[in-house]
Amino acid sequence: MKQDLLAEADAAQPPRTEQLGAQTFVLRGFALPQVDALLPELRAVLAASPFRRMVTPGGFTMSVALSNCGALGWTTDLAGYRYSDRDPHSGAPWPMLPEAMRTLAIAAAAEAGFADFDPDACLVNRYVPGAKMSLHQDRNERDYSQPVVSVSLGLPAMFLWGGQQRSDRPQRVPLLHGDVMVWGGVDRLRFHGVLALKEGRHPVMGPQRINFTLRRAG
Ligand code: MD3
Ligand code: FE
Repeated sequence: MKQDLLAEADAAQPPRTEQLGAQTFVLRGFALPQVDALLPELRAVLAASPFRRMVTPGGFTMSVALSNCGALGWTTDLAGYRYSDRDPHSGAPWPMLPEAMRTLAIAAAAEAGFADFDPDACLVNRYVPGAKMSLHQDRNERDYSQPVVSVSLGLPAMFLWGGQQRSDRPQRVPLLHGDVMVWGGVDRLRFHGVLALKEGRHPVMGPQRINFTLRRAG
């Protein structure tokens, strides 16, 4: 009887780990047990370095608002994309990378086969309905041998997982509250993006999606 119930519970769950590419994994719900620890950490980071919309080198204001924590933070302005050890808004160092965020990312990287992940940067993105991220590559980090780990919270988003060329037709991958993506190695420089967020209200996060991405930048 117990075995039957377990088998039923297993059958009701979709596969926990989806492998998109040779070195790209979606760990479904991997962050869910940690959400209660992550939210106060995020709140503290955002109190020190609030979300702000930045300008691209091309002169466009991003629809996604961002902040950072850790030794290095990703920024953009008319002069270009770069990592900086200061919040350009305050001139102060970015808030420290909190413990639960760091531990979760290291555990997810290990789960996906990347031992010894040592992140020094965490970019926090906020999407409200209509916000999107156009197809791009992440290439401002120094060491492409370290993986990148991203955690999705709040409203669902449609992630675009592209190829090595901008012209490669991307695969659509839904990302839900608690999902964690890990990628690196041969998939490190793939083009990727996020379709415009749909209207909605998430029971825990409200009318937004927050994605934070941990990297080794320096
Ligand atoms: C790269 N963020 O901040 S998660 C970014 O949801 C960014 O906010 C998106 O792209 C977001 O630079 C996507 C990051 C992600 C996920 C899977 C990838 C980047 C990836 C797979 C291959 C290459
Ligand atoms: Fe990216």
